Amino acid sequence: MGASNIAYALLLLVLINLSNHNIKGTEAFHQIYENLQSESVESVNHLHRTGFHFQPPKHWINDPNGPVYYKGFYHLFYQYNPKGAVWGNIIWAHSVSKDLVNWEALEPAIHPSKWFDIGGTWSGSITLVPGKGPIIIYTGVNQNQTQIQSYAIPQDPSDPYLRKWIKPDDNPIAMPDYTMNGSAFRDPTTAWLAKDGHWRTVVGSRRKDRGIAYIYRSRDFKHWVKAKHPVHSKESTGMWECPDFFPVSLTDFENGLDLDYVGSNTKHVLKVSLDITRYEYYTLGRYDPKTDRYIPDGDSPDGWDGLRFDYGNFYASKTFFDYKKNRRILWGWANESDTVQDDILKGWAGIQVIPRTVLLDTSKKQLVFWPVEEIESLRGNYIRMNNHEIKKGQRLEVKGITPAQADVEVTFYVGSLEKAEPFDPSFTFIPFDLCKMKGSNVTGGVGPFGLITLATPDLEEYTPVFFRVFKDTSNHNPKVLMCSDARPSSLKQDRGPLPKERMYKPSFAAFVDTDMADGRISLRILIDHSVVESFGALGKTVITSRVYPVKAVKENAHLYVFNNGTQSVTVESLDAWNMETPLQMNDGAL
Ligand code: DQQ
Repeated sequence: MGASNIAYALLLLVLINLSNHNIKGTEAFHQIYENLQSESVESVNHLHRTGFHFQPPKHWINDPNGPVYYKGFYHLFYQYNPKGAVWGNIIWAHSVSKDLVNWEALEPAIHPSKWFDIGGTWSGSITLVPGKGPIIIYTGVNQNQTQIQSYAIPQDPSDPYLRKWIKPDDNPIAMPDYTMNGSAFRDPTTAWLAKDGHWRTVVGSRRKDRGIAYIYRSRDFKHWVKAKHPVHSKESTGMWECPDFFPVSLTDFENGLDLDYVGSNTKHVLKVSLDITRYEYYTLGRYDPKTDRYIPDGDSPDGWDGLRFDYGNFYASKTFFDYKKNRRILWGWANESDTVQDDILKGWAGIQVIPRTVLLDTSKKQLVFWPVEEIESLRGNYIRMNNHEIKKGQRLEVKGITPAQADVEVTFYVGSLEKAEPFDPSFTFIPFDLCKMKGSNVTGGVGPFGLITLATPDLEEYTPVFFRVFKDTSNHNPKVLMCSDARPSSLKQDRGPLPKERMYKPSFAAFVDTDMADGRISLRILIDHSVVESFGALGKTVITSRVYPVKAVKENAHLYVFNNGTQSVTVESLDAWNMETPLQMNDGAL
């Protein structure tokens, strides 16, 4: 037995032992493996590390925190374990970038040090306060596990890097009162200044199984008072982590809005991250600044069936307003889908998705998302395919780029939807199951067609991303299902040594709100070794999958266009690029 086998056997023993005794429940926001939190990382396995996604050189990361554009730099803070590859010992790590592509790591911004955060420095945000500069508000955990909101200020606001942060002694700014659940009170949003001269921030919470977003007000950014009523709440949704609350324009579909924008021509978006399932949902609605109440629109489902920023592996997301380019940008955490012992062996876990612009769709019923334009600066070798008919059962290889690290944009022309399968109304709320039932190999009428990513030529391993068009029997409107199916993605052993733990290979799916009136639908995919980010119909439906092929890796990964529908499909245009690896000057600081 070699040294690494012995180490692995020991690890198995530790894990099995843990599974019998020590693991805390999932209600506690992250799986907690106390004995592994400070297990030092011996070496980093690079096989599934990403090339152009944000990730530190090693260890665990989760939520993006405090994104902001300040004095020429984009700042990204994030939840980070400096001691290991599982959740724990959480601090705010800090990186800066001039272009959202090349990043430089700085020293961590905040870490547990005071009575009000000694048990953890959890998620929060940054607000640019006129006359004061950037201010962090974040959740600290005290030694009794009570969650408390505090603030931190830069030592030198004139430093564009914002290198050093101070937690003033008049902290904290908000403690849970007797009506509240002190172990469910966290993740304050970026604050905004209302016309009445009071700042507002929203904090996530829960009472029994009701998800709650409290609103706090302050005149001076120091003394905060909870408003009488939550800005919104919803029964049976559990803890609302990482709320995000922002306006979108009803008339300008090209620019984002800052939080304090007031006007009748806006709607508000409230996004919450559901601790129970680790999915998020958002509603569109009306915010009344006088009563501080938010009411979702009647046609914006408020609950488990709600709309999502991303229907895949995506959580704890946060937007910020980039005043340099007048856009709202979304960051989100894509956790690993492999097992905890995989994470320990590879020495790292968690990535941030490519930042995305957020706009209201012209239908005004949902948002649309698109990778920030800066990412296109990484596009290298390029190939194009035009007007290529793909008949039923055909699979066509896309050659001439590096399929394991690529950006692919394709427009399919389907033409008539005559052959689309009838849509059974009972399918409506279970796209995930529908994708599982009607996978990429199940012949349909119109579709399944799409791209096969990270594939071996014999399809021993592959991650297909595809559409399948149904026809509503009552009104003949198309219902377009989009799937990113990780089930065939890896030959790797599914099971970890923990009884319930296994690699997660979901058939993520969602409907795309399009009538395909012109017979077309587009798909863009960012492929990066262990992440596949897919944007259907110009960002109406987005799905991120994490996958771990063992054969379809690096230069052995292939990319195909395919069609398994009886109706032929034309690849009207396909543009694909190699993606270069940006500079990530991350070593050293962490
Ligand atoms: N992660 C943080 C919490 C937040 C959760 C702790 C969401 O503040 O609620 O690392 O992933």
